[in-house]
Amino acid sequence: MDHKILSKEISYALRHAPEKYGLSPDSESYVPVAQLISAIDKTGKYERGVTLADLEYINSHFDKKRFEISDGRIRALYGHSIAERVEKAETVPPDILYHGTPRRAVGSIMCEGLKPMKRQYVHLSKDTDTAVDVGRRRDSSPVILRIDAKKAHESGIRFYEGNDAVILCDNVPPEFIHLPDEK
Ligand code: HQG
Repeated sequence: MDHKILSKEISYALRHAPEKYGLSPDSESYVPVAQLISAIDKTGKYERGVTLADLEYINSHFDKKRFEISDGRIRALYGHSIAERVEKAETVPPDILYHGTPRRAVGSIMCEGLKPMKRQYVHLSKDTDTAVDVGRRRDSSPVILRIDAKKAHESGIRFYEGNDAVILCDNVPPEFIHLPDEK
């Protein structure tokens, strides 16, 4: 069993294309674990059947906690692009958050702010190491933007729980975004 491939496929199914797997997320964006397992097994890609233990393994042994498994249901913690808005619990953010992005996106971000783009929320990192990892997916030398989350929150912008390293947000206007060399 290649757990990395399985993790990517489950992320894809739960974040972006549940209907392709015959899944109908409930109002909290959970699907029954048994239904997910049966849908994944039907792809025929995993020689032995997928088990709950495989799902728990991906969630506890990989770089990040991507899913929430509770009472026989599973959902993605962040990253969704499905049309129906996934309601996340609001949170008070730490004073400063970070966002790692490719150099080519910085001009546009400093003009129009951070936007969710194809996802439902903007993804912010709680520490710079996480932001570097996120930015490196698209640029070997990403720019780590500093987000004045306290001021943004005080001005009425909402923040939501992601996982232990990620916080979600609606749009972040440029006034709360600082380049690494800015004071
Ligand atoms: C950029 C992964 C131009 C933004 C990661 C980013 C994360 C703008 C890209 C999670 C912009 C969107 C999410 C603007 C934002 N103009 N570019 N106004 N506003 N952008 O993938 O934050 O491994 O949707 O900077 O680790 O990169 O899959 O967001 O570069 O936690 O679990 O538009 O996905 O997690 O890209 O990554 P994404 P992200 P997993």
